Amino acid sequence: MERTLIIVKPDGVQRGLTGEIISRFERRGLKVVALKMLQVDRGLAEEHYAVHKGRPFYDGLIEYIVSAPVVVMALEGKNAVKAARQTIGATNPLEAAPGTIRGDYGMEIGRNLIHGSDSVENGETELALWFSAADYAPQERPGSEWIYE
Ligand code: DAT
Ligand code: MG
Repeated sequence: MERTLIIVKPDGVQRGLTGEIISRFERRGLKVVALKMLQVDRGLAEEHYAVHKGRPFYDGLIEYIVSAPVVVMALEGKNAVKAARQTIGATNPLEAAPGTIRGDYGMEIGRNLIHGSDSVENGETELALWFSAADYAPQERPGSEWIYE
């Protein structure tokens, strides 16, 4: 089983879309194994987005993510990284397919509602940044034989 980091960004939380967003992953078959709400401090924001430092949108990205609380979660499933990215949709909501989270709820790249890890390796690094081992609730979701072969 693979894990991925998902962040409902400040716009998603303030617009009351947290439950809707979590529901989409749950209904698909991805399992929430860690979950919390927090106000992100600048240090954590800068670490999370370190790969984008120096890009023209970097300062705005940091301001956005620290502007109001976020809801952050670890999702678990087979190919969780790829499945979650597909459910999230393209980075720019105007290019995201209808039926994806960004395609259904977003209008602009700078307010694209949600973050999802883009590779298994980055997922592991990001999860280690946002969660500690004690944050995970070990539990077997009944019925996973109806989601996976
Ligand atoms: P994603 O969030 O789809 O993984 P990314 O990692 O390339 O996209 O970029 C991180 C965030 O930075 C993205 O969700 C929104 C913002 N961003 C990326 N490219 C941008 C651009 N060209 N203009 C404004 N914001 C951008
Ligand atoms: Mg990314």
